Amino acid sequence: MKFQKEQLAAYFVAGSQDMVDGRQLPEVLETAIAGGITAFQYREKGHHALSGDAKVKLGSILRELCKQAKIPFIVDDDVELAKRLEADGVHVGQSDEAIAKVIDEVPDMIIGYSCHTLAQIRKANVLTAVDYIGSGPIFPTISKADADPAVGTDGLTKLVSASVKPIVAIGGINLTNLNEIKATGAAGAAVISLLTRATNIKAAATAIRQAFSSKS
Ligand code: TZP
Ligand code: MG
Repeated sequence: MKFQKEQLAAYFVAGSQDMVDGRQLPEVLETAIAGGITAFQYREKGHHALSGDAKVKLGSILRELCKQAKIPFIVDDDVELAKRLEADGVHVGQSDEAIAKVIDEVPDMIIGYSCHTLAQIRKANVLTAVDYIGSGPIFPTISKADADPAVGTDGLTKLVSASVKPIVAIGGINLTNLNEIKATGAAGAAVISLLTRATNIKAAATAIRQAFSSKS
């Protein structure tokens, strides 16, 4: 799938570890798709994350849902799984598998790279195979135990200005701060708990999509 920055508008990130109240990720993803999410990242990480066959099995179900919906299916920090599931893309952070190796292994996939400092943005600017940047946490987050300090919307504005690539913001984004994120020039919002813990998942997905639609 060809990367387009509009795919970053309403970017859902989740793994089995993010499920609450007995929810199941395939159903949550289906509902978020119905609400209009524009991309999905499969991120199995942390204490309760799946591995091995269980990760492949769940990943293949999610991959299929994204294929049917024609939205990019992006795998977090696992190039082998991305290849096996014929994912549309891979996302890696600064401490994950070296970005050079990812570019080398899957040059034709969508490649996302996490950057939260200006120095990291400047280095990413010259990596032509990198399609987009993920920056955050913007606000404090409950979904990542080892998250860096929050950069705030002022920090995000500086990162957006320095980047030649579109940036999707992540971390602590909720329905009340979506417009602040939009005002920084970010191409979209990446969220975990806003969707996984939403009372109305579909409505929350639609709200993110609307906040970043090009008309607004
Ligand atoms: N990277 C930076 S913050 C974060 C990740 C994966 C977690 C975002 O989760 P939430 O619930 O949307 O704050
Ligand atoms: Mg690429």
